Order: sequence, then structure tokens, then C-alpha cells
Amino acid sequence: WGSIGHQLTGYIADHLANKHTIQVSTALLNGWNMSRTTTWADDVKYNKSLPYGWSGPLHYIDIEDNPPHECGLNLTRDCPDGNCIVGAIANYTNRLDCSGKQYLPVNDRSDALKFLIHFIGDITQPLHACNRQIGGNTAFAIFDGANTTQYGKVQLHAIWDTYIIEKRLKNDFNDSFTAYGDFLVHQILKGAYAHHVPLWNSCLRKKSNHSKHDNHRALRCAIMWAKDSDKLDCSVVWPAYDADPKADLGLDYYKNAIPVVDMQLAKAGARMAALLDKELKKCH
Ligand code: DCM
Ligand code: DCM
Ligand code: DCM
Ligand code: ZN
Ligand code: ZN
Repeated sequence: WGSIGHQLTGYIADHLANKHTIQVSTALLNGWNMSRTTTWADDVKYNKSLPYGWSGPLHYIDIEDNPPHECGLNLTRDCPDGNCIVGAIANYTNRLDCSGKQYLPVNDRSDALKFLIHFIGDITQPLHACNRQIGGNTAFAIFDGANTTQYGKVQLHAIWDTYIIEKRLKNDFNDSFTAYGDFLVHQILKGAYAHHVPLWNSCLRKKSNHSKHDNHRALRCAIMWAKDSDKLDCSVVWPAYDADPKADLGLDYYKNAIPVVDMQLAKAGARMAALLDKELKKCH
């Protein structure tokens, strides 16, 4: 997601996480809330000479299926060395741990939390779980007549990261970030998503076979979350694009994408809160 999408997922988590979680995370984040911190991982990935310049590939998983015809994740094929968003969620959850023997220095745990809250967001962006055309980065389209690249078109990836969300914010929430955020929180607590939430978070509740190691639970959940996003590449993201790549995606395509984008942002926020409520429980 772009910066607004990430900040929305953090805003949701800031409103759903329990008090203890907020206390511990705020301390780890030097007084910042999650919403404000979610974009850090994008800021540190660009400069290859900075300490985290290597972290770009952790923002996605290149699932080598064949959307829109065939979708499905194979971890051995798609993330062989763990150097992808699924491996990153497992790894940074593990590094956050303060229940077992391992208790990393506070700076490492702070960075782990900053990475984790970003990746729990990115994994719900369908094109961050997609190998086709480099996650839609080489698929170009018109969006509201946008004419912002040398090709006169914008990347389908950017449409999903940013354009849909910015249009939704402007059209339906009068450009109020908090109105959009509050709307999603409300949908989760009392609205249309209320009875989906237990399903979205189900793998966090279930005891894993290796319950001593939260890492395994986080890994299992991240795999499910990547599969969940990948399915949308076959059902929504690509079929309507392939049907008419020359269409203006700011019209019907946008309208069909809204409920999907809303729900994916809500999933990220709800999972972020639920995972951290568990992981930070024993921290102080
Ligand atoms: N972004 C950021 N900081 C930067 C550059 C970009 O937060 N220095 C955000 C805005 C983009 C988003 O990252 O929309 C793209 O992220 P990704 O490339 O992971 O989708
Ligand atoms: N991206 C992706 N899958 C890839 C490559 C990149 O999802 N195989 C994402 C990461 C960024 C965006 O696409 O959000 C743009 O990537 P970059 O900044 O590396 O061009
Ligand atoms: N809103 C929306 N879709 C809904 C409900 C509300 O887009 N199903 C938008 C329209 C309002 C904003 O949310 O500008 C605030 O809604 P509420 O009246 O629920 O506070
Ligand atoms: Zn992206
Ligand atoms: Zn990212």
C-alpha cells in the first residue's frame, strides 16, 4: 500500500489493540502510534547504502501462479529462502518475542515492530502477493484519465497501492483520513465486517503444533494471509483488467475494487491488533 493505506491499517490497529499493547508499542516506537509509524519500512528501503537498503524484497511475495487462470501459493517455489513478506512476518514476530529465552536489545525489537506493522499491511495488497508483471508494475492503465507517466498511463500496482484509496478518501470521506479510518473501525466493531473478523484472525487463536514457538504460528498465519490476497488476483484484480486494459480504471473497475480495498485494509488493521495483543502480552 501507499502511505495513506498503511496509515489507515495502523489507525485501525491503534483503535482495536488493548491498552497494554498500546503502552508497550508506544514505548517501543518512541512515543509514536502505529498509524504514524507504518510507513517507516518504505522510507528505509530506498537507499541501498542505508542499513535497511536490502529490505525491498520483504515487502511482497512473488507467487508464481498464473492469474487470472490459476491462483495458489507454494512456499517452496515462491519463497524458497524465506526472503519474502511471509518469511519477514515470521522472522520479525520472532524477533519481537519477550516470553522465551530470546530477548533482543530494544533497538532490534523496535525495528522488528516497525517492519512487522508495515508487512502485515502490505500482505493484504493483492498485487504484493503476485508475480505476474512484477506485481502489476509493468501493467499500465488509465485511471481518471491520468497522464502522469511517459506512457500516458499509470501502473496497475500503483492504482491498487494508492489511486483507489485516494479517490475513495476524496469522494466518500471528504478527504478526512480520520473519517475513513473511523468508518473502517466501525465496520469491524459493529458493521458489515463484525462477523468476518473471527475468521480473519482465526489462525492467531488456534494453538499451533509447535505452540512453544510463536514464530510457527506467525508463519502459518502469514501463509494464509498471502493465499487470501493471491485469490483476489484471480477473482478481481486481473480479470477486469484483462477484459479491457484500455478502459479507464477510475470508473467501473474502481467501483468494484472499493469493497475489496476497504476489506483488505480492515483485515490488516484487525490482524495487526490481534497479533500484537498476543505477542506483546508478556512484554513490559
Ligand atoms: N513511500 C514512502 N516513502 C518514500 C517513498 C515512497 O513512504 N520515501 C510510499 C509511497 C508509495 C509507497 O511507498 O506509494 C510505495 O511503496 P511500495 O513501493 O512498497 O508499494
Ligand atoms: N513490488 C511487488 N512485487 C514485485 C516487485 C515490487 O509487489 N515483484 C512492489 C513493491 C513496491 C512496488 O511494487 O510497492 C514498486 O516496486 P519498486 O519500488 O521496487 O519499483
Ligand atoms: N460511508 C460510506 N459507505 C457507507 C457508510 C458511510 O462510504 N456504507 C461514508 C460516507 C460518509 C462517511 O462514510 O462521508 C461517514 O459515514 P458515517 O455517516 O457512518 O459517519
Ligand atoms: Zn506496493
Ligand atoms: Zn511496503
